[in-house]
Amino acid sequence: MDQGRSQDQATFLLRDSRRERRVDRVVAARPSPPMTLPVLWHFTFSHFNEKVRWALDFKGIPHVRRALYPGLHIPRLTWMTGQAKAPVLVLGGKAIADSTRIIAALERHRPDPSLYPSEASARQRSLLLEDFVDEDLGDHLRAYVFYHLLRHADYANTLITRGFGAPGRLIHRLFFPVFRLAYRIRFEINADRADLGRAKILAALDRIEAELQPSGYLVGEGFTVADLSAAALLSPFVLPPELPYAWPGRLPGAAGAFCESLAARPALQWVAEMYRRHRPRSAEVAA
Ligand SMILES: N[C@@H](CCC(=O)N[C@@H](CS)C(=O)NCC(=O)O)C(=O)O
Repeated sequence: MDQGRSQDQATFLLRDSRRERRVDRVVAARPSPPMTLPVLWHFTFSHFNEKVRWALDFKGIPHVRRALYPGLHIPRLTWMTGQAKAPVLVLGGKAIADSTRIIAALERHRPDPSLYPSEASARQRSLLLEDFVDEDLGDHLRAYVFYHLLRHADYANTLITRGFGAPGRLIHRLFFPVFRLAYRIRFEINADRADLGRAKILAALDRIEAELQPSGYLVGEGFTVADLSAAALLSPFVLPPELPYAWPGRLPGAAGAFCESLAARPALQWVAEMYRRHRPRSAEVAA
């Protein structure tokens, strides 16, 4: 299915089966945001989703947020974009998947303040660093963190169900063993991936420390998409107070001890500084 398919077209294609008519009714029963507002479909706890929230807030783009329920996100996002990963942003009637593509679209939609340097080689370098943290850090950090936090049911339940009503929280808590198995399978979470994740996190910290310029930024003299991406994807290791959805506290167990052992690393102190200087308040509009 085309990623750019509008919700109207998708709704039209779904019209024929009874089950799908029910889906239409559920969607129609929800209050819809004003047509012009972008809608972010997201997981509150996810660092890839934090990357896009930060870009929207940095640019001061009023938007609506819809928190996804784990599991139910698969049909919803697949219907919208042909793939099942969040974040997904509906902008100008088009559903866009992937944080990098979303930020590129936001740059076109609201060029000022820009996250892309105007000079070509600096822009290319910032996009390369964005790609590096997406590919070499994002999934690996998630595998490491989830490997440890899924062993702590209370922590995991509180984190994952933040923002849901009581029934959603209760279902996740009651069926946690089923959810845990699904996360382990879906995200390929196991001891080997956690070990690899730990090594990749250390390598990413080394690279960020090597890339940091005298200006205190990764590229040139100012804040770019490279800084935003690296800081957002490392945020679970810092838990800065500016995070819009607070985590239940220090990571549990061995992951928490690992974080503490890294607290003095310049790269993690830099993440806290990027949040302090550049993470504005949310531009979310109540739907
Ligand atoms: N490359 C994607 C990665 C997004 C991603 O991995 N999202 C995860 C949450 S951290 C997800 O939605 N996974 C759900 C699934 O695979 O079912 C991006 O930059 O947006």
